[in-house]
Amino acid sequence: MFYLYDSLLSGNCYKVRLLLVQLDIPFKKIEIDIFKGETKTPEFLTKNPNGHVPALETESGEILVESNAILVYLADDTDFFPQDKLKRAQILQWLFFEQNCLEPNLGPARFWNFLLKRADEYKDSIVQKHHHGYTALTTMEQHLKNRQFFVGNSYTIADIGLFGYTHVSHEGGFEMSKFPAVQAWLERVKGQPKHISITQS
Ligand SMILES: N[C@@H](CCC(=O)N[C@@H](CS)C(=O)NCC(=O)O)C(=O)O
Repeated sequence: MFYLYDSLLSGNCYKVRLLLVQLDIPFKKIEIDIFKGETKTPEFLTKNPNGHVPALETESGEILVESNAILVYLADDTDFFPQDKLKRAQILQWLFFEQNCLEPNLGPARFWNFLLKRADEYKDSIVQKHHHGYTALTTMEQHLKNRQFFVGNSYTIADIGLFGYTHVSHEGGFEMSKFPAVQAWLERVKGQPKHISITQS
């Protein structure tokens, strides 16, 4: 049995939950309250010394952290992470892009605006995050103009990784009507078998 140290509000945790469900892998959720500082308790820091969720405890008791590394681990030997060498590198390319260019902009904007409800206080930071976030979304829009999915025209963990924060971008105040190809892709991802929403566990 896998154990997932999880937070229902987190896009990074949601990516992992979504893949576990789509792969039919049984797991138990351990909800960690990030607002109560539960990622920083001595007990949790033995799981992830970096103090973040998600963390996945494997059947043999090993701990894996970093959402996209967990996606790669779980998806290996499945169609979500195909064997083809170039496709695997392209999937990793988009997962690195997600952590480097997308999540650091969409994530905090959503956190301040939607989760903390303190948009006024963080106004200047949100403007900056929007600027860089729109650049990332423009890159995705261009890529998706003549594609169904990010890599090889089939649904992979690249799509799951990018979906995590993009589908809740409006909660960070992003105006998505400028990105019709991204919006159409979001709907395709939502239409995949066994899709769950971020609020489902
Ligand atoms: N790069 C990490 C980011 C993890 C992360 O930032 N997790 C947030 C929730 S989305 C967290 O644990 N925040 C609570 C804290 O920093 O104490 C990943 O992809 O897993």
